[in-house]
Amino acid sequence: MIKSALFLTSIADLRQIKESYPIEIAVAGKSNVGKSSFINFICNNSKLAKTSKEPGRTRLLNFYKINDGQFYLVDLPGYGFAKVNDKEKKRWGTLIEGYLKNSVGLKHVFMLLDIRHNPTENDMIMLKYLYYYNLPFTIIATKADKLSRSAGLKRKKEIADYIGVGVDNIYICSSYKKTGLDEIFERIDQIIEN
Ligand SMILES: Nc1nc2c(ncn2[C@@H]2O[C@H](COP(=O)(O)OP(=O)(O)OP(=O)(O)O)[C@@H](O)[C@H]2O)c(=O)[nH]1
Ligand SMILES: [Mg+2]
Repeated sequence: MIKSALFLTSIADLRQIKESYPIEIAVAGKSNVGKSSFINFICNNSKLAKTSKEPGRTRLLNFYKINDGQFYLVDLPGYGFAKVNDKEKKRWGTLIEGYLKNSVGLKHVFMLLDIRHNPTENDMIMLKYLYYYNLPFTIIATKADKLSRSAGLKRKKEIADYIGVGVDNIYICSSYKKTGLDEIFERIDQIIEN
């Protein structure tokens, strides 16, 4: 259960990270998949993280303090956004990978996928990082409101097979319709109790 959520800080460069929080859960995924909307949804605050129809809205690492420090959510910049130049892409890559590699407090990654689509090449690279750095992750198949319930369940199985994980590692939600929240809170409880 999330009772309080507070924006803490944004960072553009890993050297700005002065402390690591005891439990960080990062939200990763391609640009425009709905990471910031997901954070707003689970924190029940539509104004917490800036969302946008235009991909590439979140260009920094944004830290949120949850339940007075019970854990911290980290909104990562989206990857795979075509309209940025190579220098900027490189900066984002360094920022995301550097964070995944170095953050002492990072306990889990919520990897967001659009329920309608299989993981992109960049998603698969991200998953490789997660395995490489031994980071536990959960797949969140979002935008479930775009499909019927049965089509959504079918997609869940297909995504699980595509990635090679069990269906139990995939959670379905819609930040629009606000569905799937109980299961996500259960997952968060498991993560922070571990
Ligand atoms: N239908 C539907 N649209 C959603 C959902 N979640 C997010 N969106 C829409 O998807 C678009 C992108 O949402 P954001 O939350 O800004 O996406 P993001 O992943 O944070 O994007 P970047 O910061 O650019 O990486 C917006 O137009 C949202 O309104 C959802 O559950 N259902
Ligand atoms: Mg965002």
